[in-house]
Amino acid sequence: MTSFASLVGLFLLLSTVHLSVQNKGSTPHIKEIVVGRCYDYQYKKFGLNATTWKNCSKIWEALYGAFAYKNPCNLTFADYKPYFDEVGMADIYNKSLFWSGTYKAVHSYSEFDIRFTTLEDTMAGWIVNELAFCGNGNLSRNTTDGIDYDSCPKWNESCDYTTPFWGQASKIFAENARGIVRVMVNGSRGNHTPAYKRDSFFGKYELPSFHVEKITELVIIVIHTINGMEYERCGKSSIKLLQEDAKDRGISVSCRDDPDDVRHILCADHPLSRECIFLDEAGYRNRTVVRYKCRNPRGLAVSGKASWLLITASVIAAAFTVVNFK
Ligand code: NFD
Repeated sequence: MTSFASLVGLFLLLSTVHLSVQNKGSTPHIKEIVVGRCYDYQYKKFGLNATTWKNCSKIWEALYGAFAYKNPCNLTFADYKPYFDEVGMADIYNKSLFWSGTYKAVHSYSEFDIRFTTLEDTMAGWIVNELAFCGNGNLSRNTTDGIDYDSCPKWNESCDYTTPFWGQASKIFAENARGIVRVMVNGSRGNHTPAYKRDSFFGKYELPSFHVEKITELVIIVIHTINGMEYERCGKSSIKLLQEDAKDRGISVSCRDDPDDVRHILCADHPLSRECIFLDEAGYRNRTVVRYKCRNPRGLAVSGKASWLLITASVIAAAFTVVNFK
């Protein structure tokens, strides 16, 4: 009985812990996370020897000053401007990658700025990505830090308190895009949530903020969920609207459905699904010994290793022949 009571107690304790982690207020320890990410980003990017490190305390102060002790529903873009000024953002050439409804895929594809650069791969986005932060005008200046850890407004019910930050981040990211830009949209979102919406962050703050004269092409990448439905493709429905909106802005547009490089990344999680059998078709799974094939002048296929063996054997045979014929 005692052990049953302690089991119930443990269960209740764990439930409480779970609930406290799940709260919808600001992220606990946000200051330490922001300052830590700020140092970590710069360490990853510039290494220890860089002389251009930005001041992480100043960056935290700029972010904190924007929302602490304030009613989150009254924030404006101007409140967060000091943060974006402090962090800064460089022009991004041919690597900017925008997204709508493709968060997980797009970040596997960008690989933290190695292949492409998303907003979340820039310092301004990286520092706060997936954190919640809001203040409260009723919190005491003497006993609290002005951050509401208990609740933040729900954007679809009370007010859109994240837009002053993310709308502005999106706008600045788009203004810094140069050359070829890409957007990855989701053709499997369904009729109620189109792949492209004019009132999404991409439609409202990013597409309209491109410096058209500095953009050579917008590449639209349409992906479809593996084992999922295909509601939209290039040239159809809302993707057609996106192509038209970009053209109307004077941007040259191309569109690709499930390009191979993206598909291979998505297939890493679903190697046996129908959409990924191109791996079988290429004979990939049956390849055992012969890996790299090269063709000799007579058209015989030999592996890279085998061709070296052949050459070595021929040289030895020739030497042997010469020795024996002397
Ligand atoms: P999405 P998107 N108000 O997948 N970004 O085009 C609030 F508060 O539909 C990055 O809208 O694509 N949140 C981040 C909303 C956030 C609203 C925003 C809304 N009206 C923008 N609508 C980020 N890293 O967190 C949607 N959301 C939420 C830039 C939704 O729940 C990126 O550079 C989802 O978590 C990207 O090119 C997120 O916003 C584009 O804007 C994205 O919604 C993606 O925004």
